[in-house]
Amino acid sequence: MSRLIIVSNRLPFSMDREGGEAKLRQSSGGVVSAIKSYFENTHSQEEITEKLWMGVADFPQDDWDKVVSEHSGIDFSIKPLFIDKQLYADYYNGFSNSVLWPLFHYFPTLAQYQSNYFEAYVQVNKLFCNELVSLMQPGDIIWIHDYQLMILPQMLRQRRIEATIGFFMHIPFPSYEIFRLLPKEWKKSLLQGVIGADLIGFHTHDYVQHFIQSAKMILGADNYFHNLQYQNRLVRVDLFPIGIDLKKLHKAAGEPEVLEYRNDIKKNFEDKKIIFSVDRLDYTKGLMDRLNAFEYFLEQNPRWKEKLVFILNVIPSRDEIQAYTERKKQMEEKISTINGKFSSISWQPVIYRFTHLPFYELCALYQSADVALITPLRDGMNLVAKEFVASNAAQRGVLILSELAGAASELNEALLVNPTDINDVAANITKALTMPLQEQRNRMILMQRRLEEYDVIKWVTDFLEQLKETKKEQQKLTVKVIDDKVIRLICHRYGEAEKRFLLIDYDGTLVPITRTPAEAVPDDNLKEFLSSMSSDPDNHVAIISGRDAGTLEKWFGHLPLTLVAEHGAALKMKNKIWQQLVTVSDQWKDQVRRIMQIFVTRCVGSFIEEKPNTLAWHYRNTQVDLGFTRSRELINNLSQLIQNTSLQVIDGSKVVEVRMAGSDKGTIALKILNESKPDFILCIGDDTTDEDMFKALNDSAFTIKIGARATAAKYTLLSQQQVLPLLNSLKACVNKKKHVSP
Ligand code: GDG
Repeated sequence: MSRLIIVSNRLPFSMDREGGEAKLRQSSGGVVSAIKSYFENTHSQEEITEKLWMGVADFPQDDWDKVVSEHSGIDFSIKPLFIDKQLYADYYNGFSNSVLWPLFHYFPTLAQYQSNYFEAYVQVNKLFCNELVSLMQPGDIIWIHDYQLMILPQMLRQRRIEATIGFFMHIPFPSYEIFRLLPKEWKKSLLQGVIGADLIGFHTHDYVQHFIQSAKMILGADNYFHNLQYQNRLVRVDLFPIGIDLKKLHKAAGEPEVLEYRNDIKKNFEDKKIIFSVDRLDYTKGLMDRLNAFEYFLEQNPRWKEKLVFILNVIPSRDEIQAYTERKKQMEEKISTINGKFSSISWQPVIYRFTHLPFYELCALYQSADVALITPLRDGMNLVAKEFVASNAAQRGVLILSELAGAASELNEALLVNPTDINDVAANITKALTMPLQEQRNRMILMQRRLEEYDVIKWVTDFLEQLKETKKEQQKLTVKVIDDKVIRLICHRYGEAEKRFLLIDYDGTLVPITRTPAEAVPDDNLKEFLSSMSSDPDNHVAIISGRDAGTLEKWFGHLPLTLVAEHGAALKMKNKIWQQLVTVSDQWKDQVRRIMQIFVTRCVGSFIEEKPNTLAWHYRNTQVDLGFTRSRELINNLSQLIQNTSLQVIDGSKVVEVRMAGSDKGTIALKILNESKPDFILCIGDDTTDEDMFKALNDSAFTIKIGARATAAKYTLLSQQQVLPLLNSLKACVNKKKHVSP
């Protein structure tokens, strides 16, 4: 049983003044309509006992106090935030819509990197945070929406460490090359901010990948499929393509107002085809390109004159921002040009309206249109495209959709176009206008089926379900620092066991990380320990390392140990000889070495280590920031280079390695265990590569990770210095047992 708190910049209501009296009016927009639909359709949801919506009020507090009783009929509460006008302008028109919006929609030249904008953005996110903290209760689910509130999840996390926080981004997340244009501190704050959430949702796979890539390059976060690990936390990043409210659209189809308006449209244009589009006035919507393409189409196809109309509905938006007002003028000039050029006394090609349509008109237009022409230059999703498809109960009509809208990844049966290519758009207008009815039907049916499978209710429930799952997953992976009780348990089980197996990593585990790998030589103390541990006939000790076989042989060849070199490429079982497990081929090394060499030159202090099956670029001796930044770039370059090969890139601890795939510490650990049947297994390591062992062995072993990071291991030791004392304490348990036994 929990409360669901929706947090978005905009509240689902704004205030209208009618004859001096304040009245609530539902505000429009994709986010609001999606969540409202969910709220209205899930009265019987058992787990969510109460719903609350927090957002900025676009009305004065006095008006709110007067009408507050009015929304008592609604089954969710509203928490309006009242924010100083100037501060809000800098946060909303400034940072949100003059920095993030243009940049994330690939209009970098329109971004205005003003520091007062960013300061206001941080401040408003903080105001949200303070309000939330004051009303949060244990068990609440907080769902934060969109680019205006990217820093909020982290702010909240700092104050309520256990909170359940979801974040959904409704606009595209751009590629790393675009995101990195932001000033250094801003991009770090934004990423860290979002990563404060437990689950981060995007509309498409591309946006997920872009986000993960930026988190890796800029913050050094690790990822494992859709899991991001950053500073001791595990966060899930996934795609949840927003759906539409099918019920509402289907219901509207039969409403008398809709039917009447639809009949009027039919009567007006009975002998004409209707091309329709509806967008907010926004440079991302591609209105100018669309008009250019339509003009070109008319030039190329004079036979369509008087036989069609283009109903272009534009909704006023963000008119305080110059980039918007300028475009309105240009667009209206273009419409005049087209109408002036092609109209006859009884016909004009573009019917333009600059207004917000009542819902029934919008539905009637969706149903009447022969072609929906939706060609944004970028769009997170685009619900209009989906609504047009879903509204066509008769399964006729053709959708022409920009391939740069998120919706294109689901609506493949639309005619997908490049919105800047007027030839392409014009050719597809012709194709749409002449498409046989059966083909229209076939395409519509497939798209409608997909929309039915994942409507807005499914979208919300899926996100909330995944959020719950992520919390469970985090609990499993929560760092468990070893305490005395666990040590006693391990000792006890070790002491009782008859056949023990110890799998131990070398660098960072048995010895500290040193300036160069060559310095990490085992000292007498370690050698003596390994000698005595491995000479116990009940013990099988394996050192599983990334080191090459030659070095391991030189240091430990004389001891009865199992040795694994280069993460599993070569193996020497106890008292046997070395065997090569990965087919050795050196052909790839020249190309990889060449790239690594460039990074050695660009990053003073870094160096390449060459092993028979591995090339490693070490950056432990470089200036910290620079080494880290270069390592992200190197991983990026190498990952592209090795695509479609059997190589893999490993992001280790201050080292980037390339090696043949097919060998990892998990696989090799299982292989060597398979040949023995131990009743006690201890596995200990510090590196990313050791995670493979932990995952492979977890059920049957005591797995221990060195360092306080999220891990698949059962336990954590905070420092490498604690490793030998722990292992030595095991020896003592055996001695005790043997001593006590008769
Ligand atoms: C973001 C992302 C993403 C539009 N005009 C009228 C009207 N609408 C309704 C539509 C639709 C919604 O508003 C607009 O949907 P969009 O998809 O364009 O969404 P945005 O609000 O711009 O914003 C976008 C979306 O979030 C959801 O995640 O798809 O990419 O930018 O529902 O029907 N409704 C009425 N009259 C209109 O004139 N009544």
